[in-house]
Amino acid sequence: MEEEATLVIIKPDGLKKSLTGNVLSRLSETKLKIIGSKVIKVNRDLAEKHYSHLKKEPFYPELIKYITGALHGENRVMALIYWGKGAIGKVREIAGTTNPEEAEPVSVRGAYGRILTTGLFENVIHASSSPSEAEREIKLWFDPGEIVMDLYPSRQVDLNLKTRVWQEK
Ligand code: DAT
Ligand code: MG
Repeated sequence: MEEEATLVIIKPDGLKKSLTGNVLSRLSETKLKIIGSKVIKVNRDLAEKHYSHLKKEPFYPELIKYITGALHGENRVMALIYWGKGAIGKVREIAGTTNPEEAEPVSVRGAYGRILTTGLFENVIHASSSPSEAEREIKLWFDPGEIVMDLYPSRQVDLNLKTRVWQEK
């Protein structure tokens, strides 16, 4: 099995329902390494880029509302990168299949997911489904400096841009 990286996102329902601990405990069964993690607000631009391949689906508008937190009054998500042998498959196995009704009852989606009356699958976590998808998604959600290993080639640039620093007392 190849060593590989995969992106996990604990979606707004996961944070709203205080399920982060449960999800991380389940994922620790894989013995994979966490090499990046953060809690962030998902803006529309990131949501649309992340789900660009689903743009034509009837559930797409609801999906964007879901991941940006508009359905839960909760715009935080937790993004994590797991690394190790067969990481993509191991994480998908614990996540369960896309439809929470069909997912293994002991999987994260089977145990904690539900189908909304609009038909959208509210399934608690995202997990990359192939190495190329993982690379695209990790590059979208993380900067090179936020990951504790050199996953993909990066380059140094001199940026003259405004950034936020702590204010002195
Ligand atoms: P996965 O998240 O298992 O990789 P996906 O990438 O095909 O599945 O879809 C992304 C998300 O969109 C999924 O987690 C939940 C929602 N979704 C997918 N198919 C759906 C459907 N047929 N009805 C409602 N929501 C769906
Ligand atoms: Mg997918």
